[in-house]
Parts: sequence; C-alpha cells; structure tokens
Amino acid sequence: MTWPNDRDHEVFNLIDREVERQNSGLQLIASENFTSPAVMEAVGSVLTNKYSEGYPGRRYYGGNQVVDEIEALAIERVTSLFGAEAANVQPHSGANANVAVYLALLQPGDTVLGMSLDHGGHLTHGSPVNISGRTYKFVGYRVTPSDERLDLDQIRDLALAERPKLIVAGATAYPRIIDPAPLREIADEVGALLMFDAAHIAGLIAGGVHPNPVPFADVVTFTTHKTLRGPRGGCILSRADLAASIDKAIFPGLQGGPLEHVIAGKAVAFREAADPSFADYARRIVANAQALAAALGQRGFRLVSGGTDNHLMLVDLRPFDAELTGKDAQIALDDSGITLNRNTIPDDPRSPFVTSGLRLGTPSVTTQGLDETHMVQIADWIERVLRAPSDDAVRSAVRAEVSSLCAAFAPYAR
Ligand code: DSN
Repeated sequence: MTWPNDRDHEVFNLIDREVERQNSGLQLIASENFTSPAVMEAVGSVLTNKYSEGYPGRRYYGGNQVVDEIEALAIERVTSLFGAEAANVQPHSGANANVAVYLALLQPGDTVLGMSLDHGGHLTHGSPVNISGRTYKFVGYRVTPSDERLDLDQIRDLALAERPKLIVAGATAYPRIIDPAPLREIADEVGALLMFDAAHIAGLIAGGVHPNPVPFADVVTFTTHKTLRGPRGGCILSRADLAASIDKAIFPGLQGGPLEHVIAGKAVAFREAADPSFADYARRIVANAQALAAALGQRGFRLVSGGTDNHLMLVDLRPFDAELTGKDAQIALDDSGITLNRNTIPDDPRSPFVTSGLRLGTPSVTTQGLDETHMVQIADWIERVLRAPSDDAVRSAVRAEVSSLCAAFAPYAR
C-alpha cells in the first residue's frame, strides 16, 4: 500500500477540537443538526472513490452496479417518505437544488415570486447578488408589518399583477407554518407552477408535524442536513412529468459527478426519518422551540410574530437593549458556549452584517435529548450574557455551566 502511514495530526487534531466544540457547547443554529454515526459511516465510505455521472442504469462510467442500487434505494426511500412521484437525490446542496429547478422550468428573464431575503427568504429566492436574481425577474413578497406573518391576499395580489411563471414558497427565517394549499390555489389562478423550498422544515414534514407540500407543489426542494438530520446535501421531489427535465438540469446542466457517498448517507437518513421515533423527535423539536421562545419572551426579548410553530424563532433585541446589535450578541454568546446566528428581522434598520436580531433553533439540542426545562435554563443563560455582553466573568461562568449540562448530553463519544 502506498498511503502515508503517519497520522495527519494537523487535520485530525482540528477535527478532534471540533468534536469537542460540538459536544461541549449549545448548538442553536436553526439550520444545523447532529447527524447519526450511521450517516457519517456512509459518508466516510469508499463510495467517495466512485465516478458515476448519469443516473441509475444510465451512467457514463463503468463499475456502477453497486452505486446504482444505492442511488435507487435513496430514491425509493425518499419518494416513499414524502409520498412523491419522483426524486433527484444528487443535488450537492439546497442552493443547487433550487437553481436546477429554475434551469428546468424557466427561461432567463421569466418572472418568479419568492419571499424577500430580508423578510425570511433565501439567497436563491431571487436575491440580486445570487444567480437566481441575476437570471430571472424575481418579485419579493414580504410579511405584514402588523403580525409579521405571510399575507395570502398580498401574495395573490402580487401574483395577479405580475403573472409569474413560478411561485416559490418556503423560507429560512420564518417561524410560522406555511400552508401549501392556498398557495396552490393562487398558482392555479394565475397559471403558475409552484415550488416549495422545504429546506428548513423537511424533518418536521417527515415527522408529520407540518403539512406536506408534496400533494400541492409541482416541485419540492429541501436540504437533508437540517431538521431531517441527514448528511449535508440537497434533494428535489417532483411530479413524474417534470422529472426528466429536472434530472437534465442537475446533470449535465449544473453538476458533474454525484457524491454517491453522500447519497448513501441520504438513504440512511431517509430510513431513520421513516422510523416512528422520528415523529416524536419532530414533535419535541417544536415543543422545545415554543418553550425557548416563551422563556425568552418572559425575559424581555421580542419574538418576531409573537412566537413559533416550527423549529426556529427570530428574536428582536431592541426592546431588551436598544444598543445591542445581533452581531455583538452573537459574539458574546459564542464566547459563552452558546452558538447561534445574527439575523435581520423584518424591516431591520441595521445592515445584514450587523442586524437587530438573532435566529435560534432547536433541532440540535433536541437530538441530544434536552427538553423544555432545559430551554428555560438556556433562556436564563442568554439573558445573563446579554445583560452584560462584555463581562468576561459572566461569559466564563455561563460557559462552565453550559459545558457541564452538555457533558451529560454529549452527542458524540469522546
Ligand atoms: N444557510 C442556511 C440557513 O442557515 O438557513 C440556508 O441556506
């Protein structure tokens, strides 16, 4: 064997440090989770060695007998999990999944309706700095100033005025249920296709706590690593008659060789999500988010839209401390062992780099077994740190307490 036999301490010591960071701090980034050892075993397998451009049964390279079975299994599992007619499991990411759908269904310059990024959408829902906004004419819908929720009348009026070819539903920073049924009605009324980007809530849908958009949307995209708890990657579900165009858009349109090791990880995750215990996990994610939101509300933080129906919440820091920015709050909490991200709130007067808000999510802490009483404890820690954001003594005291709780619930063996 020609492999070097000395261990690469530089890289593996860094990975050990990251295991320690994930084990000893609270991970409250709404789009993250702890994936299972079985998923990681698949992703770390020899499948990484294989080129398999094409699709099962029609590849451009030899030696794909096993890979074909793996990819076919992933497709079978995900279509059965969500009740979809067709699936493409090759997107390397959610962004690639979305862009491939546009490539399949649109022509440059076509009009699309999507949720504005600064109100909770995603870069690929038409941001001017993203390929989506540079290629297509995206028109953004927003939450209302009064209740900070989506307003179906506004979306319908916009659809009637703009006559989009596609309506994109879904969000990355919206704490409420998005009901796909009325969006289907609006799409039908204006003759548009409907794409539902379920990246954040795929696990809540699989667990049965949020409505499944598959019966309503022409296409559903999602990532596999957020609430769904699989490996980092994307997936597209569609009506059978759109499948060939979507397959062509992913390969050869946008990507080259698929990551079959990740596709194997996706297959493992789809099986885990079909287990009855996953429904309980999804229910507990939402219960924890609601407990955390309520506890933060009691401590002077304002919850955008008043609370949450899903795995995340957006906190407006201004009523708690008008001078405290999202950026400074994120840094102070990170230094206290509490990891989350700053986020704009609707109509934020500060820039997206600074922000007046924080986004918090409960998929990871729920995976490690924390419950509603722990959420109250977490809200206490957040309040303590943010009352004195530059106080080193407070930060180190909270960091020690966080670490002691996490030691009892470490997601990965040390
Ligand atoms: N970066 C993801 C998130 O945090 O929501 C979206 O792509």
